[in-house]
Order: sequence, then structure tokens, then C-alpha cells
Amino acid sequence: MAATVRRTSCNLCEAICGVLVTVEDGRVTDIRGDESDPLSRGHICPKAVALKDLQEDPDRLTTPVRRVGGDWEPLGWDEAYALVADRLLAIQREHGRNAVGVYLGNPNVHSLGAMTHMPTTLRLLRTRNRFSATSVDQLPHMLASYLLYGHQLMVPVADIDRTSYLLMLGANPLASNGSMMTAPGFGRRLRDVRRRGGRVVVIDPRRTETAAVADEHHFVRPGTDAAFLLALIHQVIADGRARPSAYVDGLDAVTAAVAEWTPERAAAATGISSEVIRRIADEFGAADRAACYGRVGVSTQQFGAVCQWAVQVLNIITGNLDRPGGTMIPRPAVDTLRGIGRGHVGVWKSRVRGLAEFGGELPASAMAEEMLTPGEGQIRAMVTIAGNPVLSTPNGRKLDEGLAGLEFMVAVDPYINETTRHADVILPPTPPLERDHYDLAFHQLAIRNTARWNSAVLPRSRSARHDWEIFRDLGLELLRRNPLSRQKLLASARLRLSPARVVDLGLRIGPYKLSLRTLRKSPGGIDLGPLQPALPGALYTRNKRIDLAQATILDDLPRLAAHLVAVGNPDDLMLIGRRHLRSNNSWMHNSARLVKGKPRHQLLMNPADLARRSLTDGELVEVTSAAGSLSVEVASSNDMMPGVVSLPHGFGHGLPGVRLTVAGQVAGASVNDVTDDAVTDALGGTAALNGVPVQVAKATAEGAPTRASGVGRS
Ligand SMILES: Nc1nc2c(c(=O)[nH]1)N[C@H]1C(S)=C(S)[C@@H](COP(=O)(O)OP(=O)(O)OC[C@H]3O[C@@H](n4cnc5c(=O)[nH]c(N)nc54)[C@H](O)[C@@H]3O)O[C@H]1N2
Ligand SMILES: Nc1nc2c(c(=O)[nH]1)N[C@H]1C(S)=C(S)[C@@H](COP(=O)(O)OP(=O)(O)OC[C@H]3O[C@@H](n4cnc5c(=O)[nH]c(N)nc54)[C@H](O)[C@@H]3O)O[C@H]1N2
Ligand code: SF4
Ligand SMILES: [Mo]
Repeated sequence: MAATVRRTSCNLCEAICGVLVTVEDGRVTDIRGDESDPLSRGHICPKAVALKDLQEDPDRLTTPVRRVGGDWEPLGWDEAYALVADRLLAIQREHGRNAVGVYLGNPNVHSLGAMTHMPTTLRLLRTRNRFSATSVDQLPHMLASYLLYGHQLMVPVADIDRTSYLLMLGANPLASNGSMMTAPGFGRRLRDVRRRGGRVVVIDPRRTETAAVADEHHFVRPGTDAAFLLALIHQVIADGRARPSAYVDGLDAVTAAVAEWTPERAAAATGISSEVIRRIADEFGAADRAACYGRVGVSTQQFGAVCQWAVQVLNIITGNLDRPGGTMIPRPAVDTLRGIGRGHVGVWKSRVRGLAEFGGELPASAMAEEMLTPGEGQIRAMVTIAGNPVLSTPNGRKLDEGLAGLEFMVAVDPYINETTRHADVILPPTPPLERDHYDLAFHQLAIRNTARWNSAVLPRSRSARHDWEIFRDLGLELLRRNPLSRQKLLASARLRLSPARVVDLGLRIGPYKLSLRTLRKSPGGIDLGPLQPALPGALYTRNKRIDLAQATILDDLPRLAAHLVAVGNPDDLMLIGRRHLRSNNSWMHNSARLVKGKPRHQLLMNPADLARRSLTDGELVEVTSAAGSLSVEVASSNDMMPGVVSLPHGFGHGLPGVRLTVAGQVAGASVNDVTDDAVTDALGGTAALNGVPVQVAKATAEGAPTRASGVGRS
């Protein structure tokens, strides 16, 4: 059979690069960048080839399995749906609706079928115990957008291709390929900013790969960025450079609120000198096109909400919001904002700790205690979908214990990993190359308006199911067990629409009045042009105005002030996270091609901090926090700010019962064994995964205590 070249896009990260896949005799023989893609223009990263590895991974499940003791048995799809529906509904009948909990992981936003079909099915469970990766990730962005723009997903993106000044905090796009900002080929775009005579400034406790290509990098003490940002706002206003648009209110109240947040005060807190803070404020305020962008490092920390609000305020008061080269609101061909709620806060609270919901979800930090604390409303069954919270949420060991004690668990996931090993039933969806794709999530965050439909590259086998088919069939199974109602008829009609049909409808009513037919004619994607000004018309606020003076944020500033003067243990180091280009959260360590080469799991530490503890490069150390401890090799690094250590998440695969042949041999510990579920941002409940106080010492002979649990129930 001749080789055919198929166009698709890689959905492994937010960059959504167009790729060309060569298929010979039903097998992928080559994957390369698609030069004709109007957004990625040929860019790919080393992970693109892993699309083939996922396709061919012998550990990947292709049919449902049921756990019987320590073993797994294959199960037919219909039998699996019936079993899951029966068990979940029985537990809800006995213990109430909230006895079933749900956790949604990151890959859901990268899957069209999950986006179109999962919400309808989950609504049928009517549980308030819903959790997701949002609260270990971008929740502060969403909260800031909800407050300022009236919609949790109206997130302006830095117009990187036209800016002349890019200020980045807590982001390392040269490793992550960009996030909450779809800009494939981020590195090239950064170089272009500088080539145009612009400036790139990076604020990060580690001299990152991105810092290395910037004009300027400054170390910042983890968790103190809010003071830096407030001082920038203070200085811009003091210099008379605040010039917000006519539809912006609240500048006076903000001026008053930042009056005491001087560059000197911020310097004491952050470690960045007041001269530098003043200069950055001057340059940012004076630039004709500037954008401030803050990502995971300034979200998943104790003051993430203040940080993300301050990032927006800085862009707004300098007149950079909604102007080319500043930060702009994308206008994708399918208007995702219309299909998703504007958001809400605090409509209900978690049972044990009283943490507020955001957008219908409770903080992931509350998940374990909701399973482990007995009483009315305790979680007794879990549904996890595309998530590995044992490795990805704080105090993973405690969660591991919680999952082990459940009465029932179902996972929609292709792998038996640290989390899904606790499931009673696993429902595996098809891999990316077998699915159709249109990116509902990331066109909404892209630095250029484009649209692209990808038809599946490879056919699915008769016995496999797409994720949307899994949600459809499980949903219909749940509906069959419910009394007939209007809601039921609507849900079943919605579940029966294919993703292609949903996208076609969305395109037709969307701002460009496209259709699936048009997109199919251009399999490399179509260009809808650079981002355009859209405000105030596009705002979701009731009065079509932006109020900067958000009481919930301003009321949080005293907590920040108190935190900055609190005296910690002088021996503590501050733990932060990191990412590597060849890795992807916890789940792509089973590709031999990606994990080979130099190990990437070590604790990075400044040589002065090593010397102070009489530690040597490469030795095994024990890292201890209030939540737990782990042991891992330490690597000396001049790129670390003194007093700060860095450990990537998603490692530590060697738990009993995990069926990941390659990943099981990858060294490293899970950083979330030491991150603390008790410490969250007071606004929104985002986990403080960065800036965790830890002690580091030579590992004792026994090493750190191993994880408590194997697989609990039988
Ligand atoms: N300490 C620390 N912790 C962190 C972070 C950090 O920086 N530091 N980062 C946080 C962030 S930003 C995130 S987003 C979370 C991620 O947290 P999670 O989403 O919980 O974890 P992942 O590692 O992305 O796990 C993805 C799971 O989805 C499965 N999967 C992959 N593709 C598919 C698919 O197409 N369909 C289905 N159904 N399943 C699929 C994989 O097998 C795996 O089990 O981790 C967070 N945790
Ligand atoms: N290769 C790869 N790509 C990925 C992922 C992956 O795991 N691997 N994960 C994907 C996901 S789910 C996400 S959410 C995105 C995340 O995308 P990014 O936010 O770009 O991810 P990180 O590389 O973790 O960058 C966070 C940076 O914050 C810094 N930092 C930590 N604490 C602080 C602090 O207190 N202040 C400041 N200023 N900086 C701090 C860290 O040193 C780090 O350099 O990446 C996505 N892309
Ligand atoms: S940057 Fe890499 S992982 Fe992300 S979409 Fe592009 S090829 Fe895929
Ligand atoms: Mo994420």
C-alpha cells in the first residue's frame, strides 16, 4: 500500500500545532510540522512524535477492564456501562447525590468529544462534589476574568506578534509551549519581539530556558509577585501614566489601595530592587504596545488571584487592553464563551473545610478530606476522567488513601496509573490519531484567529470507543434509570448529536458564519486574521464596563501584607515546580523516546544552599514539608535563586499496581507528596503548589517513608 500523508494537529499541549502524518499500511511512519497551518506555520516540539507512541503503546487499554482483586479482566462495553450506572446510582440512592465525586483532568480540554459530551453526562449525576485540575492551575485567571470582564473564560492574550514590551511572570513557554496563550513557536515569536526592537522581561525564581532568551531576568522570592505587581501599578499611577479606556471604572479606589505598595516595600518582599521595579514600571508605562503575562508560577500560589487581577489591571490602566500589541480578546470561529457559563463563586461550599465552589467546582485540595472524613455527604464513589490527581494534586498520598477506601470508582482513561489503579472499572477512549478534532478550548486563547477541522488520521477498531461515545452511552444508561422528564429528553437529544454536528452548528452561528464543509475543504486550517479590538462591546459585564475596584481582591491585600512580614523557619527553602519540553504533566512518561537521555526529575538547588547543608551534587536527599516527605537526587544549579529549590511534578510512578512499563522505570518522586492540601489561595481555593516551605537534608538510611497504601479494597 502507498504512503498517504494526512493533515491533523497535535493536541498534546495548548499550542495545537498543525502536523503532517504519514501513514503506510495502517501504521504511522512519519510526523512533521505542517508549514501551511496559519497559526503554527510548521512548528512542532519533540512531543509530536509521541502521537505515534501513544497509538502503539502496548500498555494503552483498548477495551474496558474490571478490577478483580489485584487483577484486571476485560469487560464488554455494554456490561461496563450498566455496571457503572448501577453502582453510581445505588450509592447515590443510599447516601445522597453528593456521595459520588467527580474529578476532571487536564486532557479533557484537549479532547473535542469530552468538551461536547462530558458536561451533559456529568450533569445527570447532580453532585456538588465536582473537582478538576482548574484549581491546581488556571483558576485565578478565570476568577480575574469573571470579576473584571463578566465571564470566567474571557481571558485576554498577549498580542505577542505585535508587542514591543512583554513582561512575563511565572511562565516558561520554552518548556511548556505556552499556556492560557496559544502561540505555537513561542521561542521564535519571542526572538521576533527582540528583533523588532522590543523588550522581553522575565520574572522567575529560576533562570529558565525562557529567561535565557529574554533581555532581562530577575529572581523573585516565590509567592511574593503580588507585591511586585502592586508596586508596578503604584508607580505607573504615580508617574501619571494611568490612561484607562473610557469604559473602565474604579481607578481612584485602586490608586488608594496601592498607595502603600511602594517599590521599596515590594523590593523588601520580592528581592527585586526598587530601582528595577521603577524602571520596569516606567518602561512598561511608556511603551506604545506592552503586555504583561503571568502563568502557573503566579497562579498556583497563595496569592494567585491577586496576581492575576493585578496583571489585568496593569494592562488595563496602561491602555494596553484591547489594543494591537497589548492584550486582546480572541474571536474564534466557534464562540466557546457562548456555550459555557459566565461563572459563579461561592454558591455552595465544601462540606469539611467550607471552601467555596468556583464555576461549579470545589477546590481539588478538598477532595481527599471529603473522602476520608466520615459523615453525611462523605464521598464514597469517584468518577475520574482524564486525570491523575494522585500525582497532580497536593498531598497526593492522602488522596491515594482516600481513593483506596472508596466503595466504587470508575475512570475514563487509557492507562492504569497511580490514580486509575484504584478504579473498579476503567473505560478507555481512543487515542488522538483516531479522533476527529476541532479545538474548542484553545482557539479561544490563541494569538491569531484561525480555524481548523481535523478528521481522524486512523480508523478506530470496532471494539474501541471514542470519548464522546463513552459519555453518550454512559449518559443514556443513566437516563434509562431516571424517571422521564423534560431535562431527560433534552439531555438524550444532546448526547445523540455527534461532535462534528456540534462543531458545524457552532461554526454556523459563530462570528464568521463558517461551516464544517468549509473547514473540510481546507484541512490545513483557515486564517481569520490577527486579533481585533472588541471592547467594550464584547464584555459580559451587565453595564458593559470594567470595574477595577473588585472588593474581594482589595479585601485580600491585608492577608498579603501579613504574609510578607510573617517570619518563617530560617532553615526553610521555598519549593517551586518546573516543566520540561519532553514531558507532559504525569502521563507521557511511558514513551521511551521522550524519557530517554539525561534524567530530569532532580531537585534543583543553588550551590550555596547545598554547601550550607553539607550536601553534594547528585546525592539522595530527603525533602520534608508540613504535609509529608520524599527522597530524590539533588542537582546543583546556578540557575536557582538562593533559598529556592525546584522539583517537577508528575514523577514517582513506581507505585504497586501501576501498569506503565516504561514510566515505571523512570526515576523520581512525586512533588505532590510534599505539597500541602491545607494551604490554598483564600480567594478561589487554588492550591499553593509553588512557594512550599521545605527542609532538605541528607537522606537517612531508610529513606523517606514510602507511600502508605497499595490498592485498598478488593
Ligand atoms: N506540584 C505541582 N502540581 C501540579 C502542577 C505543578 O506545576 N506543580 N501543575 C498542575 C497542572 S497545571 C495541571 S493541568 C495538573 C494536571 O493534572 P491531571 O490532569 O490530574 O494530570 P495529568 O498528569 O495531566 O493526567 C492526565 C490523565 O489523563 C489520561 N489521558 C490522557 N489522554 C486522555 C484522553 O484523551 N482521554 C482520557 N479520558 N484520558 C486521557 C492520562 O492517562 C492521565 O491519567 O497538574 C497540576 N499539578
Ligand atoms: N512540556 C510540557 N509542556 C506543558 C506541560 C508539561 O507538563 N510539559 N504542561 C501543560 C500545562 S497543564 C500547563 S498548565 C502549562 C503551564 O505553562 P507554564 O506556566 O509556562 O509552565 P511552567 O514551565 O511550569 O512555568 C512556571 C514557571 O513559574 C516559575 N515559578 C514558580 N513559582 C513562582 C513564583 O512564585 N513566582 C514567579 N514569578 N514564578 C514562579 C517556575 O520557576 C516556572 O519557570 O504547560 C503546559 N505545557
Ligand atoms: S508544541 Fe509540541 S506538544 Fe504542543 S501541540 Fe505542538 S507539537 Fe504538540
Ligand atoms: Mo495545566
